[in-house]
Amino acid sequence: MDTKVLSSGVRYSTLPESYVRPESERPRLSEVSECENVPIIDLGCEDRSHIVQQISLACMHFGFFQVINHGVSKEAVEGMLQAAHDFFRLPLEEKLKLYSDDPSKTMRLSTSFNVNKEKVHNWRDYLRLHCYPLHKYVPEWPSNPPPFREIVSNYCIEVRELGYRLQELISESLGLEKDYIKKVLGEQGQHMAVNYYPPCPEPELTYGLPGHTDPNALTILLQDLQVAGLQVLKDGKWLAVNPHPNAFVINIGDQLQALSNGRYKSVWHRATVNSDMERMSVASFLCPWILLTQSITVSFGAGTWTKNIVWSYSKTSIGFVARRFLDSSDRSECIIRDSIIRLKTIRCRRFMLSVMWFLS
Ligand SMILES: O=C(O)CCC(=O)C(=O)O
Repeated sequence: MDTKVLSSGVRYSTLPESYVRPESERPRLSEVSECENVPIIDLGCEDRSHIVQQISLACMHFGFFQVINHGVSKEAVEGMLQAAHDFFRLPLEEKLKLYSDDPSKTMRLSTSFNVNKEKVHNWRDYLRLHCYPLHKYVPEWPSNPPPFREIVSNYCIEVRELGYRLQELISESLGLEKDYIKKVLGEQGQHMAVNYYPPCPEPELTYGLPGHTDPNALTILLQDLQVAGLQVLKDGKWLAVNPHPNAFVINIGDQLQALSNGRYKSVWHRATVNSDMERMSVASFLCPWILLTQSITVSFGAGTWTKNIVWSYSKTSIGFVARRFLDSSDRSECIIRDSIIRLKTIRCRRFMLSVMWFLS
């Protein structure tokens, strides 16, 4: 590969070796069927209890759903997609000014997932933005294409509103007060990944993004309408979630899984690529504010093991949630395999102390 990013205009006839997954990890695209019963929830419905019930079922059985009549304006959505396309169509030299492979950078154009740490790369470029508070982060965003900052800021404001509205509905669906989640998660951070997946010469051998759950609270995903690529894991099978006009895909993230005491599922999902067409997606992540990074030392018999973890506090059902973010200070970007190690249960009806330890 001659360039740092895939969006260089070069069209590859074979997949570079560093992107080839071992046989056992490949996507087996021929075995993937369409997810036919994707929950599509109409937020414009006047019967609120019906919406709440649908959300409850979707979160329990799927960990994701789509929303229509969501209140984010057509103008904001179309503007965002256009700005994303225009950004990735900039000349390579212009884009490379923003390139970084340092995951701690709050704004960067990068590629794959974490190029310096991963063994096999992913067929994706992405623009990573922090979006809240806007006045703090917008000045570091791309100034080219010229309308980018204004269009993306407007989109972020509308999407944040939608996120809060959904959290209210999710609170109610858990039998909690409407503003419960919002209160517990504090003033939430907001991040964005603008994903660009170029046509891939051998899509059977690699991923745009391999299977992962989102470590944040809630993800609001805008999919390219023309090109499919999102797949979710349901009952052990990967299913394709084809784009639905005017819809957002909403993913439950790890924090809501923890907050609901496992009642709602943080959905495993992945992005596959295709040989004919480029694909874009825009993922907006709402992230709990109250997280505390710590280093802890665990003793195993004669040995000790020191790890960095992040504690987050949730009063609903789980006292503390600890997680280790893998090789990254950017918690929305961690591809993880998770296992929950319950360390201690406090003798109190609704509170317990759990440690979620995510192993690479
Ligand atoms: O491109 C997609 O459909 C999925 C994107 C995604 O999962 C992510 O950005 O974390």
